[in-house]
Amino acid sequence: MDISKISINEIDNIIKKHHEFFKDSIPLIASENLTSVAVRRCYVSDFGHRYAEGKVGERFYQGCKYVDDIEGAAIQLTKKLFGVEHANVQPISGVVANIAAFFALTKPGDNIVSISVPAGGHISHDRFSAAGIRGLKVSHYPYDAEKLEIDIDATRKMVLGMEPKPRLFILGSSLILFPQPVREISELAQEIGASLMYDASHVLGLIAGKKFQDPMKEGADLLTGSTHKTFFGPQRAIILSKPELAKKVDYSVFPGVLSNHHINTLTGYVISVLEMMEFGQQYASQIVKNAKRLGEKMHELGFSVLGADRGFTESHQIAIDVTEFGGGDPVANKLERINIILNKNLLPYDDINSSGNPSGIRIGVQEITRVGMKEEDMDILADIIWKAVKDIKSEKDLKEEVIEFKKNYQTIKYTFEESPAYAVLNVH
Ligand code: DSN
Repeated sequence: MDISKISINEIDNIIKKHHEFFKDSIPLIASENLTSVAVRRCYVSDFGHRYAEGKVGERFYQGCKYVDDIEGAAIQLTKKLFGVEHANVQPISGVVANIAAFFALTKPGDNIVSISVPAGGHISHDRFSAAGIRGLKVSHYPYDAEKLEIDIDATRKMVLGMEPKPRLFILGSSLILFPQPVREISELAQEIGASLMYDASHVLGLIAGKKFQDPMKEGADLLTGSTHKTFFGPQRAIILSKPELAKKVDYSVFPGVLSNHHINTLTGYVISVLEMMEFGQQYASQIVKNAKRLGEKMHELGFSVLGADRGFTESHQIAIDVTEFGGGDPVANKLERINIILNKNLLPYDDINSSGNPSGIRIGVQEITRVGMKEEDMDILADIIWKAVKDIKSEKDLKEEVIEFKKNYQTIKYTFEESPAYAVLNVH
């Protein structure tokens, strides 16, 4: 863009164009979601101008009496929703929550075990990013790419042969189709005096809606999770932990990795927790039904959908090997041209160096579920994607089909007062 033209009007114009783009698109990025207007309204409150270092009732700044009401409610409601004894609601993102967890559970130089990025692990669990910055030495679980699961026997063998023994195991992934072996890894961790953390960023809304494994009930010591993927809150994160870790966790968050923590989005988070308490089970159940149906339909059409022998998915995601269509990069670009927004994705058998054009694409159905799509819509969607990648119809016609199809899905559901999904919020 020509930045000599930039002005307040031009920025307003770009915002409007972006909203129009998403209004006319089918967003399938597995890490995104929509917030209700009730949540969005909080972003523009005066809370967004304030500082609130410290804890509820123990602040380093004056002026926090109402902030304390919000943060107190956020903590209590989070503990209730997830049935845990300790919750820290301050992290401003999933990576910040993970770094805080590393501060709480490890020392620089410790060995840890995580899922590799091609097998689905998040970049922050690896040596080249957050875990590496903490000085952790990262080994990966042996992974069975055909069964799409961690090889427990081989993991046990690897870990018992390691010296010094790992201090931390990480589970939870960015590509996550099925529950993971929390109980088994928790037992192994206990045996060697290590901790287990589960990064639930992708599946937090499914856990809240009781449609996915509950890692804290299955033996994890600590759970991190961003609040804006299947959980339909603002972009921030939470940490849940066993009560004995409470002090360490809180200290690792503040002053460990945070100063202020954005009270306007925390306020929106409180509203999203109330929405999740009321509508979460219905919403999570529809997400899993939609994802399964999309996987089935795409498989029937001829796509190579991962996990076919296991029902394709138990989460909000499906993964498809699109090597025969040139790989994830050209397919994702082609689909963007017809207003279907998704991402290329490494698959478990890919080399990490092929991230520019990996074998796969990843699809998440949480956002289209939030605007009301059901199983029959998954059939229509699969059909459009098939016609696009097989060049059965022109991109121009398919884009028009997408825009027409999306017209019926412009309202945010699973909230107290249904609200427009893509309108620019008028704050005047
Ligand atoms: N990398 C993001 C994703 O899963 O899309 C999460 O940070």
